[in-house]
Amino acid sequence: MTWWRAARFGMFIHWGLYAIPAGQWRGQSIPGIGEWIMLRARIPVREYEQLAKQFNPTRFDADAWARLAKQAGQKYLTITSKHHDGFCMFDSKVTDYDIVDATPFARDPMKDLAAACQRHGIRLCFYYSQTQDWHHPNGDGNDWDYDETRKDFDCYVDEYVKAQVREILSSYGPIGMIWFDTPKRMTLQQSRSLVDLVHDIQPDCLVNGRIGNGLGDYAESRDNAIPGERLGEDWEVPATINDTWGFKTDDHNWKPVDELIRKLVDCASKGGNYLLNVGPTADGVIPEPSAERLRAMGKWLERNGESIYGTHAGPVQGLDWCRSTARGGTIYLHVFDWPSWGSLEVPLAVAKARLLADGSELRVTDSAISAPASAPDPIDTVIALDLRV
Ligand code: H79
Repeated sequence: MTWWRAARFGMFIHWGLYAIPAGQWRGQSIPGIGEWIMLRARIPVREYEQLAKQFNPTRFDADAWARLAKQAGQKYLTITSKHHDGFCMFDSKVTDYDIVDATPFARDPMKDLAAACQRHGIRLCFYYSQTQDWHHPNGDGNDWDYDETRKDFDCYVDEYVKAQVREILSSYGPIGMIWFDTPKRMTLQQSRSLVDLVHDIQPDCLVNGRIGNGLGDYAESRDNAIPGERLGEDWEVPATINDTWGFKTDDHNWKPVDELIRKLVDCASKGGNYLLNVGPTADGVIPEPSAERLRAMGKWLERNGESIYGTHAGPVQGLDWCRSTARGGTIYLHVFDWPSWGSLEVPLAVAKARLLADGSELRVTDSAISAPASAPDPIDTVIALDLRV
């Protein structure tokens, strides 16, 4: 868990056939998250499959994606190898329903991504939907093509899921983590056997909490739900920049950069990781509104990364105007709301205070820190504190 705890910030990528309809089906806007379009519009398997013949992401550039993660200050990248729609974005030998066999692209983008991540020092991780599979006759969730009561789910897990988990762990070098989702009907025995399989093939590969039944190396929060307070365990929150995971043409509800930075800080202050999603288009491009926000987060992290990476939850908790993180003897106070009255009152025995961004010292009297009239950084001014011993 060492690298994962130090990382604090990762890139999530939802990319699949659903990027082609991008939220529109037969001239209608389908509400909800983009990658759920097959279920929301009850699209028959035989019809949805046809999308593969159009999937040709000629503008896909693995190096650009890994570079963007690097610029954003993200340390790992988790990409959908197979989402609930069942389409495999990697070259699978146990099905033809994959990007190499079923699309005009006919290449395995995960190979390029693995190489690009290696070059840029980003850990590659795979999302894999182990329960829901709306394409496989025995997978969970599709009741419009198949009779749910006649499915052999055990067989789907034993013969299909396990074979594919083996493939994604054997073909792309070291994998940081397998990100399972929506365990639903997984039994304890099934969750356990998948964890064991992952560790058999790559002992250092982590498994997230959504393997189900209380297993996994860390807890996964609900989608977009940052816990209200620090937790006594390792945790991560998967989060969107707009409202969808998979690309949708009509979702323009982009969160502002200051909100995204504060969410990252909020996570770090509670001892958790922020896994922030991008949904590339069907041509293979990360939408510019996402890219520009990520670059701005990276700029902030260039100045303030010391207060995020490798830190744990700080001692000041439960105040609205600030957050805190800590490493070694140093406390990092993250000031969201700057005081108009010239002093910051901190419930700590402060000996020394300096602005992290430029190193300048701030005067300290009786644990009150003299504050410049206006916030040096209106998003989050970080002050590094040494305590009296
Ligand atoms: O991969 C992303 C989501 O597709 C996946 N998790 C993140 C990381 C996810 N799977 N299930 N869910 C999220 C929760 C599903 C919520 C639902 Fe709905 C409410 C399914 C049906 C009603 C939202 C609204 C999705 C479709 C309509």
